[in-house]
Amino acid sequence: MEAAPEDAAWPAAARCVAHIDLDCFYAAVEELLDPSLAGKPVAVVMGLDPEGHGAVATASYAARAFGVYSAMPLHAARRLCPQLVVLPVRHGIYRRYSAQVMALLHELSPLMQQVSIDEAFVELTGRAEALSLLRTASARIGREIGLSCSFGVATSKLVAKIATDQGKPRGFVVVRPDEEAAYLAPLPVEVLWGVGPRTSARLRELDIRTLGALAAVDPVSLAPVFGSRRALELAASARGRNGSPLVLDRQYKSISSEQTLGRGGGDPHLLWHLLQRMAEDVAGRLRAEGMVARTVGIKLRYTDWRLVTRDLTLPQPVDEASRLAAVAAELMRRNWQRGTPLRLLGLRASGLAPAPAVEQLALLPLEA
Ligand code: TTP
Ligand code: CA
Repeated sequence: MEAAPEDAAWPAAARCVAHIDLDCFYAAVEELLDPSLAGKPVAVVMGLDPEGHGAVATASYAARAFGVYSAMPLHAARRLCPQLVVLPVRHGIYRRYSAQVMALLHELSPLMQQVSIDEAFVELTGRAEALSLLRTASARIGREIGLSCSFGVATSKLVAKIATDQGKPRGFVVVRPDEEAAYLAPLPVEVLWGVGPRTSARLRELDIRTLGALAAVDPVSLAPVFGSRRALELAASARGRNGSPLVLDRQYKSISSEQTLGRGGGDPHLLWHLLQRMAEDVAGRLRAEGMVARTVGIKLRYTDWRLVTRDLTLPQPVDEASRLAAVAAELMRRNWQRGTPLRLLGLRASGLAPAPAVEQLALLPLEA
């Protein structure tokens, strides 16, 4: 794929968050499985019964052109579009396609948050080539899986998701650092998370309809209406400032290596040797994922099944085997009853974060 001009390097100092959402997901899968549906008005319907009752789960763009939308009762949808092709939902099939997309996104970064069956955030902070990686992922979702998707990229989850929605379908909308306020200014306040009908009605009473207008008011004047905390949050969000972190799936929160031990599980030389091997394994996987770890832990299971886990959080994150092994060895010295045989030894890196860009790493002191 050709590099677009907007694929310029993402600045190392700025956060980089991508949001991905599949277009017309259920209907798109049905079209993929039955190409004769392409271009026809299709509704995928929940709770479809023989009498034709049910509610629209999603509608293809051709059906949306008739005003058919999610959550609409089927009889209302048919009134708007008599030639509507109606299909029952097939969750198992959609889940399989969703899993393929999520696995492909997870290749970009283990810092991924799946939000729903067809929606995810990926954090690419510190990756200068983030935009070209994302463009390639978007092309692969089309080519290898057969689905169309929309991407939004920004310095926060909030703005990335808004960008995705603005670009639908097949969008790839990039809001560069420091452009958030200008990008958001013309948009209606309802695009913000948590601004539902009540908040938007109150804002309208204050003659605030756009994010530009919201950003322009002094949050102090909003405090009597919304409370000071919410007022500050609204004012910051209107400028695109939102620090919400990704909520990672449990499986991505740590990287560990374990070894069960036979005889010799009480030999300090053997255990030290194993810790080094496990540290190399964990360090290799951290680097492959482009991650550093803030916390290093050990897991000791004695032959009577007693379990001891201890960890240490470091002032500077690490990804080198020697540092991981040194911290694990120190934890062993403090917590292992020397000479007492172990059944299992484990080393775990957690508190994961994206590795800083190379220039930043060079500035870190060698000794933490
Ligand atoms: P959405 O992402 O909200 O919608 P969509 O993918 O169909 O369309 P868009 O291009 O606008 O993103 O929801 C994802 C899937 O979740 C959707 O295909 C069907 C299902 N769904 C329901 O079952 N019920 C609902 O009310 C909604 C909104 C979605
Ligand atoms: Ca979608």
